[in-house]
Order: sequence, then structure tokens, then C-alpha cells
Amino acid sequence: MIALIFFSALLWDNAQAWGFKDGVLHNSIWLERAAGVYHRESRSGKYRLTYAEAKAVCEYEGGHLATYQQLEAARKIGFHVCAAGWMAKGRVGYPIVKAGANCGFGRTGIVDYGIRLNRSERWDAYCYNPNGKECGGVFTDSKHVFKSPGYPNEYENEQICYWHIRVKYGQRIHLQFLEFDVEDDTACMADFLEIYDSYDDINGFVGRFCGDELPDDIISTGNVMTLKFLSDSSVTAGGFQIRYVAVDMPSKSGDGKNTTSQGKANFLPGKFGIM
Ligand SMILES: *[C@@H]1O[C@H](CO)[C@@H](O)[C@H](O)[C@H]1NC(C)=O
Ligand SMILES: *[C@@H]1O[C@H](CO)[C@@H](O)[C@H](O)[C@H]1NC(C)=O
Ligand SMILES: [Ca+2]
Repeated sequence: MIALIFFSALLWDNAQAWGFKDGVLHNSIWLERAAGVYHRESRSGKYRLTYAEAKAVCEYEGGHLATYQQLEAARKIGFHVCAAGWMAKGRVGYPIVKAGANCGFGRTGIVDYGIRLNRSERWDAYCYNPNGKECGGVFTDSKHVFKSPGYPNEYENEQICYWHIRVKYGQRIHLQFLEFDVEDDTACMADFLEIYDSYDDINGFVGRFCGDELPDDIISTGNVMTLKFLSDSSVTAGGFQIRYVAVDMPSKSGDGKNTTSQGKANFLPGKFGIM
């Protein structure tokens, strides 16, 4: 935990707390991780979750709906979302840090819609998951091999891992998959590895991977990259080993691909929001 806070603090200079993803303001993984609270909407869009569904979304990732107090504690360290979501006990609201005319009626604080009598109303969800089994890390070496948690054993259920790679300015990161086996399903909704060509999980989405086919090599456009691994509450698999090597820009390894990659059945290119 201490190491985590330390890393978060280290990255704070570089990492913005917020950014736009699919046109929606998102908190960065670093802020979410520090807060233990995050916002989820339905895969089909904003305000589509009943109370029972919102609960299920959080539990699917090993957490539960945040209480009002947890959401307020997160807000105090910068957690800001302009969308109302279910909290524990059927409460609905959203956390506002920056006052704006279009959101939160120009005020800051938790905009509180109170406890809803009608649990079939549809909102987003605020989840709390402080001790999602921690894994991941921050790498600044010029090369490194990293593994899914527990490798060569199978990874566990309900993991959320972030790996952040940062090499020297002016270099790129060449990722190579040595082993890859993640619970397979058509849209990679159960367990998945996501790769971002940026310092957070907001910008530069490269792809979402699952199954046991080795993904192609990926070369970043800049000197940072973020990988996010999430497993749900059932069925695990062998996991993965990934090597990265810092390469000088412009890329000398002509055989490598750009951060654009195609042709994988178990690969979802382009914009792909989470639940
Ligand atoms: C509860 O909310 C849903 C969704 O907004 C609505 O369709 C339904 O009519 C409401 N039920 C009552 C009793 O108001
Ligand atoms: C990488 O992508 C850019 C733009 O999409 C393209 O111009 C360039 O040729 C690509 N480089 C390689 C090595 O494929
Ligand atoms: Ca699974």
C-alpha cells in the first residue's frame, strides 16, 4: 500500500487526474486507484443500470456499490464525475470537484438525489474496491519481462492490475508477448488485458485482448504505455508473460507493427469503453 501511494505520488506530476475518453470526462486510473472508487456505466451507454444491475456491475469486478461517505472521501482527493450513479442502499448522486454550469448546478460536493424508492430507475454506478487484489507495477528500466500475478500459476479471480511503463524520453516501447492465455470469450468481457499508448487508461487505447492466441508485437508512439488486466469472479487461465524493450525513435525494428494491430479474433480495436 505504501509503495502504491509512493508510485501514485511519483506519477502525479505526469498524470492528469482527468481526461476525455469517448467524449466523456474520466478520472485517470491513478486517481481511481488512490480513491478506491470508480464510476461505471452500462456497456450500452449512460443511465441504463437499475439498482440490481449497478450492484452486479461492481460485484463483477470484486467490489461493491460505494457508500455516500466513500464517494465523498474520493471526491475530496479529486474524484469528479458528471453523471449520477447508484450508491449503496439505493442512493443516487455524483461527485463534483470543479464547479461548472453544466454539471452540479454550479456547486461542488456530492450532488445527492437521495435514496430512490423506485429501484428500477436507471442510472450509472459508483463502485468501491479498495483491495482489489493488488498487482501491476511501474517500470522504468530499458527492458523488463513482467507476468500476470502468480505466473506460472494461473491468475486469480477478481484481479485488477495496472502496469505502467516509462522509458527515456525520445524512446519507444516495443512490447512482445511471450505467453498469453486469458479466459476467452467473444468480446473479452470476462477477463482481459487492455493496452494504452499513454500514461493512463483514458488516452491511446490500442486494444483489448483475451484468449490464447499470442497478440502481435506493439510499439508505442511515445515513451509511456499502460497495461490493464482485469479478471472477473470465475474461470481463470494460465496468464501471460510480456517483454518490453526500449527502442530508439524512429523505430529501427522495421518488422514491428505500429500501435495499430489487426486480424485477431480475440482483439477489439478502437474505442471500447468498459461496462
Ligand atoms: C420506476 O422507474 C421506471 C424507470 O424510470 C419506470 O418505468 C417506472 O414506471 C417507475 N415505477 C414507478 C412505480 O414509478
Ligand atoms: C505507423 O502508422 C503511421 C500512421 O498510421 C504510418 O504513417 C506509418 O507508416 C506506420 N509505420 C509502420 C512502421 O507501420
Ligand atoms: Ca475469469
